[in-house]
Amino acid sequence: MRQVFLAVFLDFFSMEKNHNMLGPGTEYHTEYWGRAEQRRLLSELAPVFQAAPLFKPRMPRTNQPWSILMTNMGELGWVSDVNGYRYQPDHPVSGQPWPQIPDMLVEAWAALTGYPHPPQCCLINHYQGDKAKMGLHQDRDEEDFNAPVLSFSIGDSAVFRMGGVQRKGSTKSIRLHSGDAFIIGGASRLNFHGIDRLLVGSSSLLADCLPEHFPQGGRLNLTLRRVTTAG
Ligand code: MD6
Ligand code: FE
Repeated sequence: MRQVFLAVFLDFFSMEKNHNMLGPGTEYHTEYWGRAEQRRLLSELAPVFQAAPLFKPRMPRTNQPWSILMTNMGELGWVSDVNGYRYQPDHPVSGQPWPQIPDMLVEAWAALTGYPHPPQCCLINHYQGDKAKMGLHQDRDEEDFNAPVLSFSIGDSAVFRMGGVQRKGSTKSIRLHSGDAFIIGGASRLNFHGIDRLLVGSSSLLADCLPEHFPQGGRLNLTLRRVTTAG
């Protein structure tokens, strides 16, 4: 009986810290990066936005523009256009290779995931304004579903929604704030998830740190992935 109380207590406590609240295989780390580290990360991203400018992705088949902008770092970048979703080694507009993933992100991947191989892709999404969102989707363009996907949020807070492996079915939502880390792996690796909306103006970090790129602020989400089966 005592173990049951202890288990319930510990479970309650971990929910309080929001660690696992969206199910097994998900991990939520509130303010993994402190303010100073968020600023340092943005200073490392400034040259990335010069070398690999944000571009407007388009939907497969319909060619409809997304409501957000994207770019990538790493040996492979994720792109979406009329021909489909895929990973490719070069920027779709400039044809240049993607910039390297900064060490602080590669180190955070190792520390947070424990995965024995480094990330190959860091997708950067920029959301701005009350129309910016990302529909429910699965991250399934990778060969290696054993590796988790790790995301960091910087700037405005956002409403993140997550369901199960079927598109239909119940979902839960949480708010992702500046500095938060979120991991989808294990039993949740193929769960549907998306961003309903931003809490516009909840952070001035992007406008403060990178005014030339983000005069209106907004939110960056960085997702680190393995793409190929490790070897
Ligand atoms: C976002 N995130 O936070 C969208 N995918 O803007 C994702 O699509 C995502 O947060 C895989 C793993 C973690 C994520
Ligand atoms: Fe995703």
